[in-house]
Amino acid sequence: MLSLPKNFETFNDARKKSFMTLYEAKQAGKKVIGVFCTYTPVEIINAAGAISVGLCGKSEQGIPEAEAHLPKTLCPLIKASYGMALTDQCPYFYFSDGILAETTCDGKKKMYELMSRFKPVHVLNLPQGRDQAMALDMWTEEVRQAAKFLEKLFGVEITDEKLHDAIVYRNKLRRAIVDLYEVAKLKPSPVSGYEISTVAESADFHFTDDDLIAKIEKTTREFKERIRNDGSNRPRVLITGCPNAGVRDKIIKRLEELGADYVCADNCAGPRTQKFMIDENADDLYRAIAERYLKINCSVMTPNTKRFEDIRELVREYQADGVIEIVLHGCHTFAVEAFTTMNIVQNELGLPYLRLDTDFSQSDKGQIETRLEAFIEIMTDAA
Ligand code: BJ8
Repeated sequence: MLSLPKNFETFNDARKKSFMTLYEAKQAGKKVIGVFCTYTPVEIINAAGAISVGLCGKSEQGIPEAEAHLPKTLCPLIKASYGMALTDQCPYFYFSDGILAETTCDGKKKMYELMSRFKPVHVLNLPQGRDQAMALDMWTEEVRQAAKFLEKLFGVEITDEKLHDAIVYRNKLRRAIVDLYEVAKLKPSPVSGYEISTVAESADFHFTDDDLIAKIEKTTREFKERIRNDGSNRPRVLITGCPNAGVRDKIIKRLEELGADYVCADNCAGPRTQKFMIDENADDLYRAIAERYLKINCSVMTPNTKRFEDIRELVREYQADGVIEIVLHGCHTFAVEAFTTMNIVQNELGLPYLRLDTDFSQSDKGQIETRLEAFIEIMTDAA
């Protein structure tokens, strides 16, 4: 029996509205699978007749409650994701029928063990050395097992035909998102990068039957038609490092308000990752899916040299004047890779580099603002 959470009346209007949208979608028979990572093969979720929804925590909410179960020193993204689930504040988690998760960083994979007390969680074992001989075979099998989990959960069969349709749809959606991101290649970019990423991220929360791809394509056309006549020569910034959704207002929005353009993100949701397509004509569709996802350049992989090739290319393609690296507290893998990023950006590309170690709190807002101002000045002087 579908019901709203007990604490529903304590939520603000926006949250109540999100809950009601999901509630109605579920009442209409939609099935929902929550995901936390870009490695999740969402095609199998769609082929099982379900919607995938991104569940990563993006604010401080839920963190105090999460810290009663998890170490305070853990990455804020993990704590926020768990806390929102624990306190029934996240409509997407609340209405998820199950979770597809992966063994990425240690904190996340151990958190999933606790999370499995509230929801059916299936964890895919992600090989972390993708160039190793058995990596693709193993990952293909993991994708197959995850599909079996969904078949059992929903009592459905994932046929090759359904899988093929899901692959075609997702490839098309990815192309639309890449085109959207590439608006910012124009110099000056006609649209704020903050605005572009807001539209791109909305694709993770699509529950209605209207045509999401057509909507994104329309927005891209509208963005391209905007003409920026302010004679702008604002410095252009590439953002790299940890997922930035939880610090977008504190860093990205503020960066743009202070006078720079955020033109591209080299992270797991950015244009470089979205460009990886799945071979729609492959004999073994599961293997084709596995191949695509194994290309993602996350710091949990070792070695992860392709990430640095991406940074070099994106800096050139988007004509970046500087690079900001976001490292969330407790994220060891990105923190270690930051040393290499800094060397490449400063010594090889000859560009200013700024590393911001932060979390989802507002306590370092003033300090970050001062550092952003100084960074913009450095980029402007170097131009
Ligand atoms: S593919 S970036 S979504 S794992 S949770 S690694 S910030 S300590 S999110 Fe990620 Fe998938 Fe990689 Fe992307 Fe660090 Fe925090 Fe771990 Fe994190």
